[in-house]
Amino acid sequence: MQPLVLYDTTSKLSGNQWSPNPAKPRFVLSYKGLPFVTVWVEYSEIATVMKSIGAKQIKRSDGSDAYTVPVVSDPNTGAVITDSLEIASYLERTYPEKPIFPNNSEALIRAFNSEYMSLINPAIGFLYGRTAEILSPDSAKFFIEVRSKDFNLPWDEFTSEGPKREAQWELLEKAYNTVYDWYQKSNGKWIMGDTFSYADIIVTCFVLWYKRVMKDDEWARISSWNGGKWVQLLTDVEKECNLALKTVT
Ligand SMILES: N[C@@H](CCC(=O)N[C@@H](CS)C(=O)NCC(=O)O)C(=O)O
Repeated sequence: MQPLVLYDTTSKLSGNQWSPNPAKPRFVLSYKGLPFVTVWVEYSEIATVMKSIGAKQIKRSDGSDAYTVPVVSDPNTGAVITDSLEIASYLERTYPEKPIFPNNSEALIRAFNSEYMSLINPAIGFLYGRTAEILSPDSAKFFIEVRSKDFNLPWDEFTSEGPKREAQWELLEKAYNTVYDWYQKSNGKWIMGDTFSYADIIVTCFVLWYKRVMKDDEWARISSWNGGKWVQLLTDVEKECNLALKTVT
């Protein structure tokens, strides 16, 4: 079998990775034990590189088209797939061993994904601010333009400290209290009890993003929430997928 190719976006951090959406297929590929290599692309180069490999575009919130990562290209089938959820779906259909949508749960996990994103989306503006700090100058410039346009907000809304920042922290904590309540209804460590699934990967990849871009005191704050649930989940998912950060190449 030839290795699949995962297109991810790079940073100044050691180990490169930071971005939550490309982290999802990395966890899936590793969980399923599929061979893969990562191509690290500067944020400012995503459109050029994705266009050159014939990737599809997705719609931005304003309806315009955009080239994004993750993209997975599979030389075994010729498929080139854009969008983390579509990649998960493709990998499950094509390589069904070690299911990530167990018990026919893809439809429910798609609904879970929407609900999780609508909980955290209003709370993560300052994480975009932190992200710009770990990108190269060209990528940071592009990232700032794209995100300001996407949210129709001036960039200082993403970076200013003070009461607005605290309000976002409160929203974020509230969001994770809700997700914690969901986990409390499960009788195992995963959202589906003892059965690991893509839903746990979705939750974890955002936690991983926070860990990668936040200042130490900010990460300590998240680590203290819900009895340390989010650090534990990250550790558990990395172990389940044989993918601790140190192994990322
Ligand atoms: N729904 C998409 C979102 C992908 C996405 O927004 N990717 C960002 C990096 S995390 C990107 O490539 N942005 C490029 C741009 O906005 O120009 C997915 O889950 O794959």
